[in-house]
Amino acid sequence: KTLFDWADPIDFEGQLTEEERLVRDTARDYAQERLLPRVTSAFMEERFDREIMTEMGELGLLGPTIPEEYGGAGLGYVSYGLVAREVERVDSGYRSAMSVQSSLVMHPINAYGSEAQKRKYLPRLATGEMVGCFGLTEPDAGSDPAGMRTRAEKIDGGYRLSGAKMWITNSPIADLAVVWAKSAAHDNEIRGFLLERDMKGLSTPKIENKLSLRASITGEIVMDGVEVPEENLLPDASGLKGPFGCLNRARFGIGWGVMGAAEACYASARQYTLDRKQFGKPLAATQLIQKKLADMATEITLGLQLALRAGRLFDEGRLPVESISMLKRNNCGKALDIARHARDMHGGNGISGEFPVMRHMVNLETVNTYEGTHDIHALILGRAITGHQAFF
Ligand code: TGC
Ligand code: FAD
Repeated sequence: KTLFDWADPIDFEGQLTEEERLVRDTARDYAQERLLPRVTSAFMEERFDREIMTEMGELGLLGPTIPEEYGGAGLGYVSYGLVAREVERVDSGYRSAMSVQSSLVMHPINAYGSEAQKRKYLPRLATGEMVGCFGLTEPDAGSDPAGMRTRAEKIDGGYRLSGAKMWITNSPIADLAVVWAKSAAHDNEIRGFLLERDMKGLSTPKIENKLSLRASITGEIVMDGVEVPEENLLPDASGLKGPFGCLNRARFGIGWGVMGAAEACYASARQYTLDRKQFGKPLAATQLIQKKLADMATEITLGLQLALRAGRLFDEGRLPVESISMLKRNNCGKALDIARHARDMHGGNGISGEFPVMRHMVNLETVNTYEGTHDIHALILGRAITGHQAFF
């Protein structure tokens, strides 16, 4: 009889290549040895340690899919997903910092940038010497980014940007911001601009007192007539498909990452209920607890399998963007549900920082919202299924 592995019931592991396992092990060792020991205090103190970016850069975890000639690791999307899963097994905030740098900053420069932009920024972003952020959302334009107010007007030798971006991961510590704005010189099309920290009129105030993703730093990008030279316009992106091309990659990584958070909650709930005795026996020996563990194991197994299949199709260039919505939506919703159950199964101890479950639970509230909310992804899928858009 083949033995059942509670942590891998269908031999997920056996589907990975040797290279993918090596990448995964590097990320796992780093996350468990270097990130896990700092996460509780970072979360409690609402602190992001800047050196994490340099550490990740040294290991090749930033921009893993970017070609080697620009400082990336030239890996496939399954490897990228495996890294996200290991980092988010520790904390969604750390995965957030990493996925913004990789998918939302390095990807647009690589995909839409000039040769000079690629050579100037990508190697320094890959090592973590530079930190980047991505400004799409505004105070009055979240799910509907087409409603953005940020404007670029043409001036001699470049553009002048005015407006404000809200809820921007990494912005207070970023050296570089990829900002999306409506450009008067391009028929009011949305265009991407590369803003550097020292540009006049640019500020990035921190958003304080978050109750979720506290180990990640979030802020605004305020542009008070920031003058951006012509060479900092991304030449090859026009319209919303520019930022959406980046979101596809970040959403894909989130679909993997949240399974890491869910696995951490499942493992913690299993161990806790094996150890904890009530009514004279382990909690794990009761039917209700076993049903919850069985549901968790099943959803994680299905979610990882969806992620892996999506990754293989992505690498082959055959993954529909709507299928990325299915992956992001399903896996975030299921991970949040698993975290809530795991928190409950820890009883009173579940609210303590000594266990990871409540931290994962509150983090996943954000992850279920950013990069397109759970319901927005239902509408994206609904449009693809029926041919009717129901956004407005
Ligand atoms: P729609 O008419 O659907 O599309 C406009 C143009 O874009 C193209 N397009 C895509 N291209 C590539 N990939 C995709 N996924 C695409 N989706 C659409 C489309 O073909 C069209 O092109 P063209 O040539 O015809 O102009 O646009 P819409 O305004 O109706 O969009 C509606 C909706 C709801 C789908 C969209 O706006 C949406 O996805 N909203 C959610 C916004 C969102 O996800 N924001 C994320 C902000 S960044 C973030 O949260 C980072 S968190 C990072 C972290 O810390 O990890
Ligand atoms: P809203 O769009 O106002 O939505 C509110 C509610 O209404 C949601 O439940 C939504 O599903 C629902 N809703 C909206 N439209 C419809 C509709 N047509 N039909 C039915 N229901 C609808 N953005 C960036 O650009 N860069 C970042 O780095 C970034 N990082 C973030 C980090 C954090 C910690 C957080 C919290 C957010 C971040 N975001 C970032 C912003 C994030 O992408 C937005 O919060 C998200 O897209 C939702 O937008 P909103 O908050 O304006 O909500």
